[in-house]
Amino acid sequence: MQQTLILLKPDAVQRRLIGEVTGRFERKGLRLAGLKFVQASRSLAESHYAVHKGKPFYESLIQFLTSGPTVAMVWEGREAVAVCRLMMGATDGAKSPPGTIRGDFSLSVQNNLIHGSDSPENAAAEIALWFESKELVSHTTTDSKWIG
Ligand code: DAT
Ligand code: MG
Repeated sequence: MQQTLILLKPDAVQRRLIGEVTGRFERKGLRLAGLKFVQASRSLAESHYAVHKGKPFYESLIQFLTSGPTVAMVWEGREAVAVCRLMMGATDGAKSPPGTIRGDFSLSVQNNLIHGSDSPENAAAEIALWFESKELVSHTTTDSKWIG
């Protein structure tokens, strides 16, 4: 079963959107495998966004991700990486269609509420960065035969 890392970034927490966004993933049929509330350190934020080091927005992005607590989650299910990216919408909230998380709740490029891994390989690396393996819980839900 594919897993992906989802972060509800500090703007989502400050704007009290944790329940709204988490509920969408639940209702989609994805299964929660890990969940925690984290004040990201600078070093965690730098590792997470290492691919963007050197870009003009990098410093501001690190400041943003460390500006308050983040909800870190692992969701699993069929095609979880691509499904979550579709549900998130485009990076720029202003260009993201209604019905997506960013399209419904964000007008910004940087303050776009949510991070989701962009490939299964990056998901594995990002999950290992944010979670210890003992923090992940393997289980089945009683409705699994209806979800597929
Ligand atoms: P995504 O979060 O959609 O995967 P990304 O990986 O390209 O987008 O960039 C990571 C984050 O960096 C993104 O969520 C917001 C910020 N960002 C990207 N491009 C930016 C830009 N041109 N100006 C300001 N922030 C930007
Ligand atoms: Mg990205």
